[in-house]
Amino acid sequence: MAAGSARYVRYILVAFFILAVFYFVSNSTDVTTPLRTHLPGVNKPADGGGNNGGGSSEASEPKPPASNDVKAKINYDPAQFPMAMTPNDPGWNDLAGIRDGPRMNATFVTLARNSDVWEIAKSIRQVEDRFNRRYNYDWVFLNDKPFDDNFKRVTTSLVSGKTHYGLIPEEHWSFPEWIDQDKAAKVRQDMKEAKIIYGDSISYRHMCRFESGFFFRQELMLNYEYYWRVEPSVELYCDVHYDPFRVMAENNKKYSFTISLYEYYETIPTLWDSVKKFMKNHPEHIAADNSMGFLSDDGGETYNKCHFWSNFEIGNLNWLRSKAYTDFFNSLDRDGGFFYERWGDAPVHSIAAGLMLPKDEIHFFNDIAYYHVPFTHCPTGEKLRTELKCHCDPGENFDWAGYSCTSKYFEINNLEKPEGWDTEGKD
Ligand SMILES: Nc1nc2c(ncn2[C@@H]2O[C@H](COP(=O)(O)OP(=O)(O)OP(=O)(O)O)[C@@H](O)[C@H]2O)c(=O)[nH]1
Ligand SMILES: [Mg+2]
Repeated sequence: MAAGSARYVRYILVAFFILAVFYFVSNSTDVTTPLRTHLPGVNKPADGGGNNGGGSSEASEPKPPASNDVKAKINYDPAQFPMAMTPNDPGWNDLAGIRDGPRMNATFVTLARNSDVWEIAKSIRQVEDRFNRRYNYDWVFLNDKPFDDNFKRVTTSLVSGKTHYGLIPEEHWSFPEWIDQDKAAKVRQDMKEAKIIYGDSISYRHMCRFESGFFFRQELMLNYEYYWRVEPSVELYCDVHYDPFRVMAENNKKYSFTISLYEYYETIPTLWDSVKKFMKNHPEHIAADNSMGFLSDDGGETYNKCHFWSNFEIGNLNWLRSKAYTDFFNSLDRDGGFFYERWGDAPVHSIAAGLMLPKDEIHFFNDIAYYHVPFTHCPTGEKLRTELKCHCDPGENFDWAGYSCTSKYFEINNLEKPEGWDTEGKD
């Protein structure tokens, strides 16, 4: 009898142990399968493909992870699924059909108005033709107004992955209560008179603040670990032979760009003062091997206005949701420059990446040829462009022009500029 009950106790303990292991495994983050788990305090989004009504009932703030937790966990052996990174690698020209191999927990993301439908249709078509038709990643669309049926129909018909449509909660697209409305209105009037582009626009400011601090916390975005931002009217000029999300995950990259340039000073006169205040208050968030040399030419005293152009970005959402980034955004937001000036999300993201990420976590995607009015990134090197079947004019390449900061990026990372950088497009 005693031996019998001891056996039962053992059975119960073994069962408990198996259940505990199962629970642990099923709750761990896995970059190869969509998370479909949810942070505390956030409602589960509608799932499934096609036209999700995508209402968004955000947003008790989820607890941000510490930034040193933000390391991609790869649970496959990359060597078992080799990616053709150069034309010499097997499978380079295998551009038909759906690629086998792992997928990252990633999505395209677009902020758009209903009226942007035909311009975003053009962008989607190029992204699909050049890349996603072989990978079928999802696409999240976000809007401060409900998407109409036409927008959903057109975009869903073009995207090879699942589409999701989210309505931005008002608190992510409005003035915070600490903003002095009279002061903000006066700034808009002054900027209008000074003819500063979008200087008198309220919606542009909401857009910049939203892209700086909220897109990655939208309910639909909580399902994913990596994003690729796509705007209306952009172009992709070359085939993308490999999976950029895998490049990000396997190399522990957090942020990436194709074009960099100097910011329009009148839109950010006090941004660097706010950044310096943040650095003083939060030295714990500043990376030891950071890219200060990209942002400042005098060791951090002043901002040289260099930034990565954020209308193209592939990045890690958990980094943006980290305590470091959240503290950074909250500190800037409190200072009010999104409304008292016209801070753009590009310098905000770039300064965050430049100061809080180690240099080697930022990546330049030379292979991804890109255009957003008025600048082009067309890869240097005729051989490379032919291999990537590019249709851009190398004479339009902005990388090495005086107003680009990409040379500076190469310098601080000790990268050698590609052959032809000083001659191509010059004749
Ligand atoms: N839903 C919504 N999206 C917006 C609004 N304003 C801008 N956007 C989107 O936000 C992104 C950036 O806006 P853009 O107007 O392209 O800003 P920009 O790239 O600085 O300027 P452009 O040179 O005009 O392209 C785009 O994806 C727009 O579709 C808005 O009021 N509502
Ligand atoms: Mg744009």
